[in-house]
Amino acid sequence: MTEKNVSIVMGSGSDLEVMEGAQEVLKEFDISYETIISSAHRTPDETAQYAKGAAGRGIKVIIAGAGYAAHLAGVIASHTVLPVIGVPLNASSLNGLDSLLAMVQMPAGIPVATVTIGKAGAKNAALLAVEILALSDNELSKKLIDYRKKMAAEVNERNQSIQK
Ligand code: RP5
Repeated sequence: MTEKNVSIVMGSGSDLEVMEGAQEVLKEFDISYETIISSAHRTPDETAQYAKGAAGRGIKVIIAGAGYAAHLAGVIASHTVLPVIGVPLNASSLNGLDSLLAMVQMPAGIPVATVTIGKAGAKNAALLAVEILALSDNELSKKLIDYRKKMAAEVNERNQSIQK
């Protein structure tokens, strides 16, 4: 199997639709990734085993998306020293506030870089992963700069169009 640089883990198949946003960004930047469904609560042994083996298989950054009492990112982070980016998902009647607090309030010593709730978070998690990889990859860094320029051009274009 070819080595993958980024891992996208999610707690349930019901998270896939939102986490596809992360896949799309990684594809745009030509980053190799794998996607795994593994739950901190329902499959705790598999999750721990996966996190422990990730670095040895060449993974550089792990993105973990989960809803409800979202312990997935924290549990993964406790089993690896790879950077872990948590995406809090809006899956319950608390609209993601539950998962946001569960992810962001990690005790000192085991960090999880927590991003926005939901779709924007999935996208930002992937961009943050690309930024981490770009620290040792100038080409990737240039692509990130172009991405920002393109975004700015789109905003300016939209602005101009509403001035007419
Ligand atoms: C979390 O519980 C998962 O990440 C998902 O967001 C949520 C609900 O899972 P399902 O009951 O839809 O499988 O662990």
